[in-house]
Amino acid sequence: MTKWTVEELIPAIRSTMERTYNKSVESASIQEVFDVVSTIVNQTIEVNWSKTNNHYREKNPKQVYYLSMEFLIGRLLDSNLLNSGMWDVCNEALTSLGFDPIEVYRQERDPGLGNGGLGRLAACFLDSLASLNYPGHGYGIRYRYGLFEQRLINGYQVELPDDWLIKPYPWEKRRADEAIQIEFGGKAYLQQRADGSLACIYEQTDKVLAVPYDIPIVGYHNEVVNTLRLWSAEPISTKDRPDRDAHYSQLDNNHAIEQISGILYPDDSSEQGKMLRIKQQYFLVTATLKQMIKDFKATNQQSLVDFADKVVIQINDTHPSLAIPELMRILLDEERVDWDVAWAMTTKVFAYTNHTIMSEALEKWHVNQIKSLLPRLYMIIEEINERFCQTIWQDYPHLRERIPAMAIIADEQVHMARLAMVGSFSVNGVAKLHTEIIKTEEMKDFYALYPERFNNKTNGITHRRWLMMANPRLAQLITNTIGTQWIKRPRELTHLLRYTKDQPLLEKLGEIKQHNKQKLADFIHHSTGILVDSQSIFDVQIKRLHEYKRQLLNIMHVIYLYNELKENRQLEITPRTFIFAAKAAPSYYFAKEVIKLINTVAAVVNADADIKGKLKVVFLENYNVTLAERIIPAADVSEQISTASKEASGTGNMKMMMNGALTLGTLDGANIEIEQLVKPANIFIFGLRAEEVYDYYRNGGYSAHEIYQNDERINRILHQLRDGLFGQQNFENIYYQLLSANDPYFVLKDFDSYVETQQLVDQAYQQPNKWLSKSLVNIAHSGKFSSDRTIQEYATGIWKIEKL
Ligand code: 26V
Repeated sequence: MTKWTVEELIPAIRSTMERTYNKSVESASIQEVFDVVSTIVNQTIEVNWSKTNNHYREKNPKQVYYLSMEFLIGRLLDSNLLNSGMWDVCNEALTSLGFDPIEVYRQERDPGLGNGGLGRLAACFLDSLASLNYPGHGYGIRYRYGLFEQRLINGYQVELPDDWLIKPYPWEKRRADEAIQIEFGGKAYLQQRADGSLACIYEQTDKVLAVPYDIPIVGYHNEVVNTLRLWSAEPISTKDRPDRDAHYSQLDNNHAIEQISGILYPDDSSEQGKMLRIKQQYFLVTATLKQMIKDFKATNQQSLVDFADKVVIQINDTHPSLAIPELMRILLDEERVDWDVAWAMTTKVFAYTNHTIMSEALEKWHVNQIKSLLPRLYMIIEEINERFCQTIWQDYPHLRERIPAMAIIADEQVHMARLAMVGSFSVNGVAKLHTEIIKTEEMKDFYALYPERFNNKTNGITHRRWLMMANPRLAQLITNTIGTQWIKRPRELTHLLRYTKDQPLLEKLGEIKQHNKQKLADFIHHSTGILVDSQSIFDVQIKRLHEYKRQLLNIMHVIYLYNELKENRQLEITPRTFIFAAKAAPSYYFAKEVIKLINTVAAVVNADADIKGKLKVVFLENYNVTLAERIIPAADVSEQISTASKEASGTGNMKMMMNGALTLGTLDGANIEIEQLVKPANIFIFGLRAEEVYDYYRNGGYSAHEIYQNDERINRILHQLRDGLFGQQNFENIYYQLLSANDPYFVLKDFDSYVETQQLVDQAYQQPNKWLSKSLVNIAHSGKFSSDRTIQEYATGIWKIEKL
């Protein structure tokens, strides 16, 4: 890669500006500067991109294909600058040209091509694959509209379309030459060929063009550039339609085709059963597989014999699991491979990651939906199911009675998680507890059948984006203290443990946190008008809004504190700013009520002079990767308070820990692994354990009503919700959910323990040195949660791929 110096980059920016906009840099807008800088970065990356691709073609190594309906990649200019080694140079060049580099990078739109944890994980994985020199690529959909933009109007969430392509996106490259024709619908039937074999005949299918847009994934300082390929749906051709009517019906049809990659579904939990969603899923998998097979044959003498040795496909949740029957279809019908051979190949290629135990999120499709949209695929799924059930019946008699609970097709539904488990050689959970729950509870029948398939891969996050880029001051302090080794080997952050009593270092750590908090306070003021005390505890809960994540517990604690402060004006508490950011699924009524509740509490508390600024509540709108990058470096307390057993892993917990926040959490997901590393002295744990939650599920015995009657604090808060909070809006629905529905997420049950633990947080913060030392311990142990570690584990444990 060209190594730029400031002296070279400045004239390059000037001349590119002249060529593109016919302007001097001095008279250019900041947007034009952004365009020019990204053009230069693109050209720089380009060289290594084709080098990497040539290398793959020539060396023909085993490659991993990461299939995901979502990739939440965030802005790319600064991360490409960082990874390609141009960051410092570019910052300096822009500054000397009179621009604030940060402002330039902020011109980029943040593509919202994902809902939350699952999509962001996919993006971190791509960054780690490239940075660790692994041959691995992402395949997804180029949604015309990403996740909705959230506005708050009068405290309510309002959704606006995310028109992210309104300006050209600088990092994508349309590859019309590599477009793939795909087919939906129609009829399929089998017919005997002259040699007696069966051919599948398709009639009247809808044909669609899948056009790839490639985005470069730049490895850190290693000259590797992998590819994220996003497919866009386009009509095949409209030219050969002279008659008017046909022309109009064609326009209609074209519109329907473009809808396939039109919009990202905004639910990250409940399965919806929408036809368009299956279309999207099939669109992704068929285009990807067809292209893979075409490329594979081109580099392997037109033969697929080695396919399963050279290709591994990771499916990100069940969303791309139609790839399993689709690969079977291609092998059977197009490659004329026998069933047994095809099945042996298929089950050697696929590996499945489960990301959730919420049963509502387990995908199921009605058989008629699959039949009508994908008739041939349905025949294949039926055959897979038949053979699977046969095997259990014959070879595992003790599991016979479990067949109805294991069958891929049951109750007129196709169960995608079952299809994924049967068709994959590996099934993994995303944190230790989550994997255990999958094995012993949620998927225990399959674990009995295929114990060797199950494995754990605890999630991770890229420390390049979430520490080096988001918090450059902290990264610099770390480097000044322990050298640069940690950048390539983040586990070496543990060298910081030698400094937990080093006064000057702790002081610098405190200054950096204070600086970041001040910047966030300015942003909050600017964007909401709320003035917050940057010396107060920044207590942060940022994630999708969901009952199981219990933002409700957090805000109930705020109401409790408010009540206490009103009752006793002399009460001393450490000043706190409670910061929330969260999108609710547009149809998730309860979640939207919680947003309104948080904003109602904020309005009352922030305006109350009696509180004397001891409490502030801030809800920042439109949570996305960019906003996360602003908030996380400023967090003191990281709220990870899901009902134990419900949060598969969490990754925000890792990001905040890496930036020196202390976790306040339940023993759920990866919090458990954080606690094991930092030890109880450096984390605040409260609430029910997963076993206790399961125990209540099995044996009953939980009464929310009893708690409501016996705990005065709760009684009072619930009445405030029911009757109108401080004379305002009432929240009867929340009241009824907690009482009539018996509080399914144990908010009331965990309230006491939460309040008590929050008091410990309050006290701990009053000893700044001890706090900073705990903060440093968290940073020191966060290296384990680099996605480099996770990818290393996938590479050796599942994928069996080698570094370039
Ligand atoms: C489900 C659906 C259902 C229908 C429409 C669209 C849609 C989109 C996504 C999902 C499933 C999302 C599951 C998910 O994000 N799980 C999270 O995965 C994180 C990464 O493994 C993990 O850290 C979180 O704990 C887990 O909740």
